Amino acid sequence: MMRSSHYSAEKAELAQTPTLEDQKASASRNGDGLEVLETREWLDSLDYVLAKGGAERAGRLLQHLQLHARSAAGINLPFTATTPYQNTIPAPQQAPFPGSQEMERRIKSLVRWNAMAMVVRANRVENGIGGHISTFASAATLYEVAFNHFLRARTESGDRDVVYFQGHAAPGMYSRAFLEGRLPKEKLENFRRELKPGGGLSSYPHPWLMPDFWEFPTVSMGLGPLQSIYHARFIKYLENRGLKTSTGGKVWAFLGDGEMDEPESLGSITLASREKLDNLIWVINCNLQRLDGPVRGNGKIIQELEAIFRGAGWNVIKCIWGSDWDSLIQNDRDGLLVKRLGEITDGQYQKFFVESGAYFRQNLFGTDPRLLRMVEHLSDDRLSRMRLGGHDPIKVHAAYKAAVEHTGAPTLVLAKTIKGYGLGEAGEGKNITHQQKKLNEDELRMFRSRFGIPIPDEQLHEAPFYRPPDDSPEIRYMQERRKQLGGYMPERKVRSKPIKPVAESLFEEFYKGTEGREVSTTMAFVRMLAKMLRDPEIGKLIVPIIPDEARTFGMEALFRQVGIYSSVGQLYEPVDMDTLLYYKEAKDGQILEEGITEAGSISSLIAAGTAYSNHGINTIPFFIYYSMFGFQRIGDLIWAAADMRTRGFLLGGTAGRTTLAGEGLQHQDGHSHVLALPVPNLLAYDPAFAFEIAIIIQDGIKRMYVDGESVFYYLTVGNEPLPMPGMPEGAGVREGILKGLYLFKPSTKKDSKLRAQLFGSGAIMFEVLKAEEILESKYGVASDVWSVTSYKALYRDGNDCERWNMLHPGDKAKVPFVTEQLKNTDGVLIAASDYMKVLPESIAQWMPRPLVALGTDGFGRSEGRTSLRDFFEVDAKHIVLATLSALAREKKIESKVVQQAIKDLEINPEKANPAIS
Ligand SMILES: Cc1ncc(C[n+]2csc(CCOP(=O)(O)OP(=O)(O)O)c2C)c(N)n1
Ligand SMILES: [Mg+2]
Repeated sequence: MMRSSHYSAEKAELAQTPTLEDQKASASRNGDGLEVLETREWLDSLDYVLAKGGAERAGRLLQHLQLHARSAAGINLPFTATTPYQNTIPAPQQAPFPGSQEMERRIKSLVRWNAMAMVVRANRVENGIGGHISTFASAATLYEVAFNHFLRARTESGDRDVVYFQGHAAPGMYSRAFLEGRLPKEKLENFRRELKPGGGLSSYPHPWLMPDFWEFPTVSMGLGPLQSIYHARFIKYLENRGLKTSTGGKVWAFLGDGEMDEPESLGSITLASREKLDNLIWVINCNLQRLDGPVRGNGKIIQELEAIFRGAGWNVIKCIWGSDWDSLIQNDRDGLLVKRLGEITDGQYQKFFVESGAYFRQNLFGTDPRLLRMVEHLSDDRLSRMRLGGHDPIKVHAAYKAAVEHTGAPTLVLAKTIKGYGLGEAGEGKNITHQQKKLNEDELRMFRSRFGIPIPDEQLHEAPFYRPPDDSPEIRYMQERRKQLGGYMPERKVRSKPIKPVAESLFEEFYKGTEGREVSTTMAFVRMLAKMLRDPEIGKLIVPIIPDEARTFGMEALFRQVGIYSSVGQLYEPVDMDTLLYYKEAKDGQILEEGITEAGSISSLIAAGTAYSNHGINTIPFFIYYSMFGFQRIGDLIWAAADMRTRGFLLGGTAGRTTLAGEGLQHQDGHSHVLALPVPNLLAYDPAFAFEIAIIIQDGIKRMYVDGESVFYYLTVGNEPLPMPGMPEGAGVREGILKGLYLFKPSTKKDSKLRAQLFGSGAIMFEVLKAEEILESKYGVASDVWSVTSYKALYRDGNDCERWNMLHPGDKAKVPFVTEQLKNTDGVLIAASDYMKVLPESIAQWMPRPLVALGTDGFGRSEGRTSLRDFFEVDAKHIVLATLSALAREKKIESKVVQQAIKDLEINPEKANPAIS
């Protein structure tokens, strides 16, 4: 009867139960070998069914058997999410390798050599400059097979594959680009020395630093996997909404096994299966090691990941053993070998990889004489060179081919490799390998000889780069392959054309004010968004993104207006169908309602905000969220967005430590604007009025989508209903709003002796306006009221001028914007905002006189706005007090006026300091 390896998986499972001991015991019970015989008979029968009726019939039969066992005898098979420790694709089923294996091996060796040389040379020039050799060394086959056969820079339909390269495998990508003739040797010489004349190469993928090369900054682990899922989903969104016509492109992500420990890596994998993202392929390089040591020394990372991803509904392809193992596994009639392979821990495997063939034989196969017999025809040397799946192009190719052809679910390829492959004594498989940056001459010689690089001994000590001539077979082959696949990768370019400026009329209604009607800045923004969505030019490009907070922000009207995106439409009758604003899901829905995931939502913002380059589509994302759960929760993703030249708007809703009432310590944000300071290309605004928001958004769209600037925006909006004033007349207002400061309300009391300049932002602006009235009516102080829309912009501008002046001592000094604005003012300077005091203080040095800053340093409280503002000392009465106190310090009034004011204003001078209470 025909035997095949198809069933070694099942055999291995059978072999897992019972154990050897069980078998021995049952053999003595039932007579020698009876059970073995029985098992054989069943397997033979199954093979017969398989041969006659095919895999499907055999599968149905097994299901029947299982059901019968359950109903007849209550036998419940234990749940298992894993398959045996062997390749998912059996050798007889794997697709044939289409290229020249020999040529590709030679190319791969060249890529390996130059990648290694780049790091070794860099560290010779500058000790400690770093870089990674062992990661790419373990992943070279995974990349080369992909580059030669799968990664399409352009598909027939005009689409493209999008690739997230593992960040610290970057030397391999640079090395390949060098061989392709895309990067000159000088650049490689300056790996990790970007400031050298002519520039260098960034340590890791950074689109900000290498905007023509890298697309995705992946080295902060966990962000790449997460973003790749949302990117793949966003591509489907674009297609379902008819914004993207070319189709068929894949999103590939090359990841590390250690990287899977990051919660961001695994946190969204069910979205990928739920959304049936068959355009997504993850390749996890399971070299069993991370930086310090084994990923799962006492377990098995491949099995663990298989269980997680299969459980989540992914198509999982394990690529564990190379072709050298094929005949062993095929001849493993009773699944003994696969069972044994499944018992060994990853830590032990690592030991096998660095040990001799004799050790391997004794410890892996030596547990059972039958196993030893299986390998008796193989020498120790041969055993020690048995390749793993991730180093075998045939196996890797078969896995990728199955991955790209799979439909209905995302695919995960789990490839087993050896970290530092090829480094030999210099670190192959050793715990130190991740940190290996230098090779001595012997180690270089070994590496050179192992991979057949034509570098003579006498030059070896230099670890020179090596590139064969353009017309060499290797270079011609690799160029031809890339040509077939549509061009080079990675490559970043802006694929979209600028949009036309948005009509001013869209925003004009917001310049007028609400004539006493109270609206929050959030409401004003939402109304603006609704108008933008209706605009014939930009409407379809707007992508509203919300992490389950639409009702908080009063956005539910948009559900009905533009629909919530769902790849399957709406398969149920919504409970609120009979209401006007029902929860409408649609295949072409425009809103990305992400559920409770700020990390996922920002990933959508990044996907939408980089579509101008990735897909040539100018989508304009607006991601509105609880401002507290932005910068401090997902700051690293915002940093990545900045690196990627993402365009779009972040809206910190329910902003302001005292403006968000009731919610308390973990919700009330008084520092996101401080956390926004470090992001270099982010413009941050804390607007007080609807017209300010209108001006900022209008200008933002122009700068990003008309002028093509690599900036993005952060605006805080609050939920306190307030009467929105009209925009003041005057030429400088619009400019001031954008630059960070303008005079909102000059005092009418021109000849008052007591004067103040009051600076307000966000909702606290209204406290400042109240204070201005009290100061004038009760204390005879005339105040000009300024709106500070952006301390960050003023801080940046002040430093810019300062720096320029330092560097240009002979030239006319530049004057910071804030200095220029305040030069003809007089009186004390008082600033108040719902953010930390450090924000106004950051620009104090460019103000004409000392500044007193009021702010909300400290933990929030569950309270109403009035009490909160009293507690944090940012309400009108504290602004009055601060002004009087500053006037007393200037000897403009007597201190007893201040003492009396404290009483009159009912301020408790002994109250606890909110900054730390
Ligand atoms: C968020 C984050 N934490 C830490 C690091 C530092 N780091 C760089 S590589 C590495 C180990 C990576 O192991 P693995 O994912 O298994 O990749 P391998 O090099 O083995 O392919 C660590 C901890 C990082 N880059 N990002
Ligand atoms: Mg690893």
